[in-house]
Amino acid sequence: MSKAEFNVAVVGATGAVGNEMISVLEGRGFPVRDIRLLASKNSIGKKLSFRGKEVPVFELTADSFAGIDIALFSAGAARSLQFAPAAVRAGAVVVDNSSAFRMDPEVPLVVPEVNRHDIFTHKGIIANPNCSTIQMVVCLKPIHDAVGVKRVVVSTYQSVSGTGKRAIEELALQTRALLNMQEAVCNVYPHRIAFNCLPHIDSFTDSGYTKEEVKMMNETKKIMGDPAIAVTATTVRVPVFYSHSESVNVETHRKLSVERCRELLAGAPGVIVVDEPAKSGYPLASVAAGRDEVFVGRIREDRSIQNGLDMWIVSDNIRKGAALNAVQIAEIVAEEML
Ligand code: L14
Repeated sequence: MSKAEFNVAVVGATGAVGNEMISVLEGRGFPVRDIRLLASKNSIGKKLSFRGKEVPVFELTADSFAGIDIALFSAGAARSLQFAPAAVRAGAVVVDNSSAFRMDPEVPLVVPEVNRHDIFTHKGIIANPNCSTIQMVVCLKPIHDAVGVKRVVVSTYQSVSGTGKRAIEELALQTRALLNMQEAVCNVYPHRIAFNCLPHIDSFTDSGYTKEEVKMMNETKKIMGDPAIAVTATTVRVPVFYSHSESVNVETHRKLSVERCRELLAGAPGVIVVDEPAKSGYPLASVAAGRDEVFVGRIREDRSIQNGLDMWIVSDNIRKGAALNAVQIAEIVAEEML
């Protein structure tokens, strides 16, 4: 039977990414027949709006997926591990935004602009990469195709929205408290995030890297399909609400001029080059917030090595870094189902 419309479940519908998934589905005109909004017990009774209608939120259980064609998960790795298999058993294709399955060799890890075709190897689950990885590989891909990427050194400046709604509130409350000569209360992060930078995202591993850093290092190789690319990362939380910024140093196998690099990136899907330093033109978190594209600028030659470039990459972590990328994958899955 060919279907023109799909029953879509959003798992973690009340979260920052879940909310955005609903609005991206609506905004892009995804062919939704019915939308099923799922979340934890605490959210039962809430209603969220989709195409101008109020839709109730139901409790996520193993029985939530009867009749669902596509399930978008963004409720954390534990929920994905527990419930994604049930969704697959019920016949749904899962697009999972958590870290649960990303490095599973059976599960494709996809950024459509980079490795769209990996989607078609799925066995029910497709993983959505980490937000910081997504925006970086969208820019690395055209460079890799042209001259081969040998090594990447990245430092991130990540917004609090990646952690979720409680972290957004924490930055706002701490900022207000401090400006009113009151004490900042820390619940979400181990230290004050207002007027501060924390070199700590996700938990620490024995290697000294954080899990967020390890994700960037491993996921980049998998998405680019090249385990030989060397990557080292330092991931830092900064007091910004939306959009991650990244300083990215790229060493290439063959020489790539700054001019040619700009051309390649300007022609890359989903990328906007903003690189007019004389006019103070460079990518900004404040401009990228709410946008779909990945912004890149400050493109310059790394004078410390033979073949190296430095650049500054910014994108909305909740959109391209999460909800939009997941819906783009769902669009390709839906086309395949027709
Ligand atoms: O998707 O910003 O693996 O705290 C987990 C940590 C997303 C960002 C993931 C954060 C990340 C999140």
